[in-house]
Amino acid sequence: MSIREFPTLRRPFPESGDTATFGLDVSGVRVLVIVATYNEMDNLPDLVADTWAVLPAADILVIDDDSPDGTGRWCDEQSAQQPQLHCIHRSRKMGLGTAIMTGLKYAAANAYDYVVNMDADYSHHPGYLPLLLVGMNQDGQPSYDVLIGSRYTPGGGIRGWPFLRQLMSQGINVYSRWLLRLAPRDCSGGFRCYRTTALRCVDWDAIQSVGYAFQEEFLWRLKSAGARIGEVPIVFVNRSLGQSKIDLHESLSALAVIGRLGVRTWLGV
Ligand SMILES: Nc1nc2c(ncn2[C@@H]2O[C@H](COP(=O)(O)OP(=O)(O)OP(=O)(O)O)[C@@H](O)[C@H]2O)c(=O)[nH]1
Ligand SMILES: [Mg+2]
Repeated sequence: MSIREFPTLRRPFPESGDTATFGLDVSGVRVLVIVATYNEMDNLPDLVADTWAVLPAADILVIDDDSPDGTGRWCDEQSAQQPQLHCIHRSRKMGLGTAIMTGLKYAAANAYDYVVNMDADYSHHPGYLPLLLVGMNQDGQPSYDVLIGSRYTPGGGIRGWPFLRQLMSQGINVYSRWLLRLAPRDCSGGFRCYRTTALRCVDWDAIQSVGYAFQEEFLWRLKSAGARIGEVPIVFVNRSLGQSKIDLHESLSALAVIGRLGVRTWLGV
């Protein structure tokens, strides 16, 4: 993988400085970017364009849950002309966790080398994709099996979230790091690069999280399987278009799943 000039993006990269000038040629490496969507028509066309602007050779898989705003239809129209775009349609809103799992399984089944998961709402800017991919190896040797684009490591951050939302996010990270004995500072973030060979050891049927707790649970399962987990700082920007899908019910069920797994961790069962 080599570094090349950073291209023009449709939406501004949150950081200026060195990282903004990096692009990456991934020829010879099979990369799949997976994006779960529910009503993301305001964001997805730009996101797809910016992803290919920084990683022209990457494939993109959208997992859409029959979005009423036509996100899935747009994907079908585009993928008919663009073989690097794939779309999996599910018949109704079935949860972020199962959508991501569908994408990860697809990557493993189709022999991609790396799979990157990101949100569609530009909280995870595609400009960070090269950083995540470069960070997976050091001196030509694999360094991580999972690399998290982290809001909570030095250099990372959050822009545009109200104080209460930040507190909730930090609270869930303290809760899950302690309960699940996880080392990363950002266990709830969904901007991650996985080495697909590391996904082979996952017992998919054992996964309990349908929704947002998937991020913590998956880290916990990968850690138990001996995966090397790292973090690279990113600046997360609150969505400016479209609506958030996280609600009280999602938040409470995430707390419950992490609580159950935490009990197992502490009892050693
Ligand atoms: N396929 C699918 N995608 C989902 C589902 N729920 C959320 N998403 C997508 O998952 C990503 C994250 O959802 P958001 O609503 O942005 O939630 P969030 O980023 O945790 O919270 P905010 O800070 O409020 O944006 C977005 O790309 C959503 O469209 C779901 O049930 N199915
Ligand atoms: Mg979001």
